[in-house]
Amino acid sequence: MSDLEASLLAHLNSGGDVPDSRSYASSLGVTHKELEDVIKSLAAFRIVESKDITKETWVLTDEAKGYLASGSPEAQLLAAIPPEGASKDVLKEKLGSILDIGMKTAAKNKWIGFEKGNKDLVLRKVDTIKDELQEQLKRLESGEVLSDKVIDDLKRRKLIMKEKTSCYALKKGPQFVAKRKKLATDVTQEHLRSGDWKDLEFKDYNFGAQGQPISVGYVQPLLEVREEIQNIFLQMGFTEMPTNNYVESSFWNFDALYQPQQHPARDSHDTFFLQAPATTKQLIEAYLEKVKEVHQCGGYGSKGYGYDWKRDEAEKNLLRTHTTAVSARMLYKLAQEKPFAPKRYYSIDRVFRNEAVDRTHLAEFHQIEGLICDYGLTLGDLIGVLEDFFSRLGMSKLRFKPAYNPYTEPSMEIFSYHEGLKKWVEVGNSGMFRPEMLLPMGLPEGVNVIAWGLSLERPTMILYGIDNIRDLFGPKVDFNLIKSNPLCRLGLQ
Ligand code: FB9
Repeated sequence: MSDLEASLLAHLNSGGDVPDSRSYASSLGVTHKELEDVIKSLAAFRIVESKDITKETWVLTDEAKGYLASGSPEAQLLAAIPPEGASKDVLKEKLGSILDIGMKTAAKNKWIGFEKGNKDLVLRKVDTIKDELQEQLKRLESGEVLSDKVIDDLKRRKLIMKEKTSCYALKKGPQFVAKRKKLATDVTQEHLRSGDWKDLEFKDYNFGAQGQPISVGYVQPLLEVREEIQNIFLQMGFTEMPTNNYVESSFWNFDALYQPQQHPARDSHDTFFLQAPATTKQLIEAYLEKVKEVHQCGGYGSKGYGYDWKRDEAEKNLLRTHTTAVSARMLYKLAQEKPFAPKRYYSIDRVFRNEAVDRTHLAEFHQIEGLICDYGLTLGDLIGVLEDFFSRLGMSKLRFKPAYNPYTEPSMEIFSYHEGLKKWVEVGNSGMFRPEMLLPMGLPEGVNVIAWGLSLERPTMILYGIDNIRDLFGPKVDFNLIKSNPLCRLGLQ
């Protein structure tokens, strides 16, 4: 039992009480923190009862602490004036910024004066003075209550400020004892050998005690949200597309999607082209001819783009700019399977765009894509499946804005009203794949494909409250944020 505990218990045992633990601590010459630890432990065993008190007390400003230490400005001024007086410059030299206030108060107190005709020479008019101010600051510092007039004066001179201090009022608790028996927490060999185990008192087990925080690994937020979104797709009957090829040919990334070869996205400002292997030799001849055909002169009711389509442009290898390239591969494969069977596919994987890095954009992000391929699908079906998908993400209020993609017509940007952010957020893009894309693949007439896409980073940033995408990756990921951020169950805005 610490001496501090002993003296507190003795004080209470002798009928004393502790109305204010702060002044009790300073009366014992210990810090309030030390006393607080003892109070907490005694209160835990209800040996003492402590009531939290928040008091507003006047505390000295730093300026006042200076005066407490070395005297009030007026007192310091007087101390600096030799019997023969001193010039203001000399005094300024000695007292610096407090000269003026010192002069003003000293003059007011008639402690100083000036020689006739020489306003610069400051003369003492008294030998000794009582430094009222320093006295008042001392008394205040020792916790004494000063008169309102003095308090107002100190307040006016900005020497004191109100400070909320919390302390405790203590009195005997229901389990009060004058001397606390050290409760044993274990039976040790020593106890057994010494036999004093017989009259040992054991500490109750605190079954409510928190276990040691176990440092475990955490799922990267992106992968956490990826899993959530994957579950939504699986629940909606979608199958994952194989996306294990970051390197793609321009053919599947652009041409197969009916994206013309002179489209701005196809130049290196937007796309990472490969130096080695710079080109692919694995394109499917028959299909390639059909794609060339539809680009050059259309067909299937389309007039095409009417430009001279170049094979070597389509053979250029790149880092895929969207997982829609994978959708094209899967739809082509599906078209080869006779008879046609409707399909629901999704993909969630990295795509690469040569974009300026900023708070929400990196040169790569994870694209989420969903598509449904079936006879007679309409824009209404697309809107319906988007309502269903985003409602499972907790986004019920959607709005659609007409948009343009080279590979879908009609196309729509998707907006959702975000209750937390109190604004409409763009949550994705969507559309119906063009016949110029689908029919050259060999998909039957009447089969339509509705599709949509969004990023994984944006929802993860919003759900984890991360405002800079760079904090999502690499060494700057703040583990505390992940630890402390309960898995934000999608759907629970
Ligand atoms: O993710 C996006 N926004 C978003 C998504 C979810 C979300 O959830 C919150 C919890 C509430 C919040 C925001 N966007 C798409 C919208 C914008 O962020 C946009 O500025 C940035 N977009 C990326 C592309 O940037 C160049 C996000 C990315 C994107 C855009 C379009 C597609 C995929 C990803 C697509 C597509 C598509 C269209 C038709 C057919 C097939 C695929």
